[in-house]
Amino acid sequence: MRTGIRIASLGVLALLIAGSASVAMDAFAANPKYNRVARRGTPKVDGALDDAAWKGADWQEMDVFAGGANRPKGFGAKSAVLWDDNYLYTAIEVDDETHAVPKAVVPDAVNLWKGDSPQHRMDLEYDSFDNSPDDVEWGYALQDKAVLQNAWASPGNIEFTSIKIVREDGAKKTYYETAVVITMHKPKQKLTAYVKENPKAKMGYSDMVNANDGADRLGWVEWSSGIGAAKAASQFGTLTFDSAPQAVDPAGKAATTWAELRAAY
Ligand SMILES: [Ca+2]
Ligand SMILES: [Ca+2]
Repeated sequence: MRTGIRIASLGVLALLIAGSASVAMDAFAANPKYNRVARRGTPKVDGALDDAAWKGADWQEMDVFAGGANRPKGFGAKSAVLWDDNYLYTAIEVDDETHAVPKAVVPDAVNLWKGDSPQHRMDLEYDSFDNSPDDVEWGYALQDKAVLQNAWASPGNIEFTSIKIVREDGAKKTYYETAVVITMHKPKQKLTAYVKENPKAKMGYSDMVNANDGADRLGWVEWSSGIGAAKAASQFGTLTFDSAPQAVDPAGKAATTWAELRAAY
């Protein structure tokens, strides 16, 4: 089945080689149900997600859970992406009763995905090829008071400029805020510069948050899919970029806070 789809896709590409690039890109669209916008804005990367830029961001729930009956009570997450001339910013707000990145299963940063932790993966070329080493995959975790970070794919294409994580046990929430520099494979330029030159750029994207309550990983929540179960860019959603700063009032958005988002469902 998958082989058939790939062959069909390549056939479409062959037909479109003489056509416009944008049409060819649409032909390779990832999961059409998941689309999000990285709006332009510059948050203060401090672990507090109360920046005006985040309030006007395109927040989306990670609504795909893997782990079956192991889902911890109340566990869920939502995320948003921003960009400016220098950085790609990510924010994730997690509802989690117990924060755990136990050293028994997370002895080092490479294994951080086994603890409470976010992961992101991007298909910069928007080719939707599964298992592509050109995808960039990264993640981070708060273990005691130390921030662990790792890039599992295309590590040379990402710089971790700043990662701030705030855990509030009383509120049962974890806040992740980051600034990263991502470099395109081709042309070899920063993603932010590429997007300025190509304002209609589309990229494949997914993010997820792993769940751990003190022992082994219990599962994860994911926006679209393509990271947790398999490295499958064909399951990613699509990330586009707004070039104008957004008003704080998020017109047209159903909810601005996690509580409101939850209430809306
Ligand atoms: Ca902030
Ligand atoms: Ca947890």
